[in-house]
Amino acid sequence: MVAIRDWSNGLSAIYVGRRQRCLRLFLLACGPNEARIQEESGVMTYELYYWDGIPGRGEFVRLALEQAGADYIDVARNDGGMARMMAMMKNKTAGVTPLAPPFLKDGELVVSHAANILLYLGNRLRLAPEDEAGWVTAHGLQLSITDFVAEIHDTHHPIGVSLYYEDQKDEALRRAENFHEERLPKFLGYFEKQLVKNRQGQVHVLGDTLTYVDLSLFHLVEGLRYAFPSTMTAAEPNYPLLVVLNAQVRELPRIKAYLDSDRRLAFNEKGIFRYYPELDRS
Ligand SMILES: N[C@@H](CCC(=O)N[C@@H](CS)C(=O)NCC(=O)O)C(=O)O
Repeated sequence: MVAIRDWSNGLSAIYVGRRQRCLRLFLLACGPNEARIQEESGVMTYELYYWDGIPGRGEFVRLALEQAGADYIDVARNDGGMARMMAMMKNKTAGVTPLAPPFLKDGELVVSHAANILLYLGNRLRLAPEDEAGWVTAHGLQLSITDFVAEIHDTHHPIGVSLYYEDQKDEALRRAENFHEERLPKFLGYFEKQLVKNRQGQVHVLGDTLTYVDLSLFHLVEGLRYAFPSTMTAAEPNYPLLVVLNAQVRELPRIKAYLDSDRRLAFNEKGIFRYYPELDRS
């Protein structure tokens, strides 16, 4: 299949299909009728760098790549991949290195932070609104997801990332209580409100088509259901559109295939969304 995408800066790409060589055309905008065409051929493979064994923050990026049918490799899950990932972060040569995964390598460019990666990929994967106002709004929503994810993580690690959960269990219990009481309703209520305001037939948070933010909201609900099943069973009736969106995304053919594949990693007690029964509401 051939898909053509134009951006306002004049950059276009022709994708010749999943996991195939592609031809990139760069239309350098010199004026309305003066587009200069430069050809470049190469393998269009995104490299995603994220810890093996957990869906984690990498999953927000993975879902977008999967939904777009993009050609990518999950580097750390391949032989020698962990060493490559660590080397990227420790690189002492000139240039900025990422502080932590996830990061994405596209050619020479390395993009860090899940929300920033999605901002970068959004247009390229046709999973973002069309205009600048839309990109920025999508990015704002994604940053709110980033904030929420950090708070979800802090329910089991409220004192220190490098400490064991067992060494901060008392604080975790207090933190989780406050999370259930205030923070989860605040964030889920916020996202639900955005879905209500944007209701145009199918459920999407922005406009009338799927964006990477919808995919991330799907993952958020999945993770919360895993980590806090009792809380979510009680809370979900308050967020009917988030529930519908989750079900809608799950049925997208590419997402469905991905969820059934071995590329999808199961939630577990090493990631962000962890199930500790004592931190769930009884
Ligand atoms: N703001 C970053 C956070 C990245 C992050 O915290 N990555 C975790 C894994 S999910 C990590 O490896 N952290 C190492 C550390 O903080 O020392 C994002 O949203 O991508």
